[in-house]
Amino acid sequence: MTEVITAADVSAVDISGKARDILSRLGAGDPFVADGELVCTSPIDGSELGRLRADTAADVEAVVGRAQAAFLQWRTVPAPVRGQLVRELGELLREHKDDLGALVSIEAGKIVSEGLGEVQEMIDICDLAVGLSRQLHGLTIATERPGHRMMEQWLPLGVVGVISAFNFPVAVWSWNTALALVCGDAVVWKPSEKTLLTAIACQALLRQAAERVGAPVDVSQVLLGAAEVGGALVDDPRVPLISATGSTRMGKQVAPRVAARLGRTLLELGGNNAAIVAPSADLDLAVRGIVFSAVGTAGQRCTSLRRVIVHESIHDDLLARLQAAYATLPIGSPLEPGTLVGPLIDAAATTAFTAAVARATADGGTLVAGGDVADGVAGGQYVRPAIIDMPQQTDIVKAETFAPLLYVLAYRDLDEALELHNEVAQGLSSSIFTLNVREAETFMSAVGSDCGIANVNIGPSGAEIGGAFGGEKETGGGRESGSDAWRAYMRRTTNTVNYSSELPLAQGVEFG
Ligand code: UN1
Repeated sequence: MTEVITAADVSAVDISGKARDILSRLGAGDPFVADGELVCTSPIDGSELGRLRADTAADVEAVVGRAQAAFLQWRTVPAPVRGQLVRELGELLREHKDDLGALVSIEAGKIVSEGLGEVQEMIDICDLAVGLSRQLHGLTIATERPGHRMMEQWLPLGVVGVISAFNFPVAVWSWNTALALVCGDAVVWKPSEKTLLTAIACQALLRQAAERVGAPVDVSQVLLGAAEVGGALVDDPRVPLISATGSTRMGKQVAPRVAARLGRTLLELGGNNAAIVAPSADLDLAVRGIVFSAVGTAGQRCTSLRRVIVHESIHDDLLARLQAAYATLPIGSPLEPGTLVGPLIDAAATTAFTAAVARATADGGTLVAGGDVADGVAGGQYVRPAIIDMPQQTDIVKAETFAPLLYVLAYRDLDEALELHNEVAQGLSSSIFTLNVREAETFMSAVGSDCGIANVNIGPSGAEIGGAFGGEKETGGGRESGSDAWRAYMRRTTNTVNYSSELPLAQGVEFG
């Protein structure tokens, strides 16, 4: 059995020592260097976990070169055989789930259950990718020419650059990597500077998987460093696809740089996800769904619920129930069993949270729960999740604040609710709580939610990996994870084969 920190002992626990033990059990050895430029910290108590050496732009050159060389070899391996590498990664993740989940908790501040859930999400995408490795199929298409056959094939693309955020430090890498690997690509990963240890751990596991199945270990690489390292990756013409997850601000920097070299991007950026609560809603269920989506991961999911749009007839009732639920939320160390709200990632997140609360109340909002700094573990950033009842949807409501901050807006009819719903720049996830089939279907229809994800009677967060994940508008338009998202990691060729002895031309053209 691996040792799991359940941390009744959290105040006494040597978090740094635990992280080191976990890294060693995951096969990452001791990656720390005393004079490293990169400082790894835990949001639980702000303590330093160790220092790492930063890669430079010159390292990017070499790393992409190694990945490119590995790709040239990997693309010749049959896809179902490539699937065995991902199957092995999934096995290692199962074996080390507790340890990797605990490391996610230590480095990203997630509660134990959510750290484990994130690793489960990795296992799930590995399973999906292994199946896909036998299903990367194209079409056979009817041709207008006799004695001809037309088909399309999906072929490996090249080196995929993955840029990921702190809040899902390992799952988002795995969504991209599991698919990219079965598609025959190599991956170069630039993780968030806030979650480097989990990246090192994933890389160590993948290396072990590659060694076990005899795959080229260089198909997966990690770059540690600041924005200039990511920038060098983004600008590298040997990287045909950049898959970037993070803020809309980051995406607006990345997209034009990749476009300038006519590369492809897969963007999964900010959300400002809402739940419409209709008069017929099952309010008990709605309250549970709302609280999980608004408060889970301390409001630091791109899918977190940030706006409730509730019918005026049940506004007061819902607000009272939410207030009651928020009053009992256990806030504290994410390692402590029973905690539901862990820390924010850093001091800047607390500043953004309190500034947004101040702005919203200045705009006429009424603070009905939380909104201030909470007791937690000394050195960490703990806040009390806020609910603000808003008279209208002002600019601060339309902005994504990455913290547990929920705005409540009242509506009179569904048209107004949908207008409020779609009035924001982001378009990731959405939901409606209703028992009325007309409302539910309208919400999911062309005139309903404009988001990439539209749910009924569940909140906007917590998607399974089987569906395509991503959103529209300023969320960036990309789709990751399930369904046919794999196609983004491949190139399509259309093949026309003439098996006749004639040379008929398309469109009836006569030539000589
Ligand atoms: C993210 O916040 O970047 O749907 C991803 C969810 C998770 C993934 C969130 N499965 O909430």
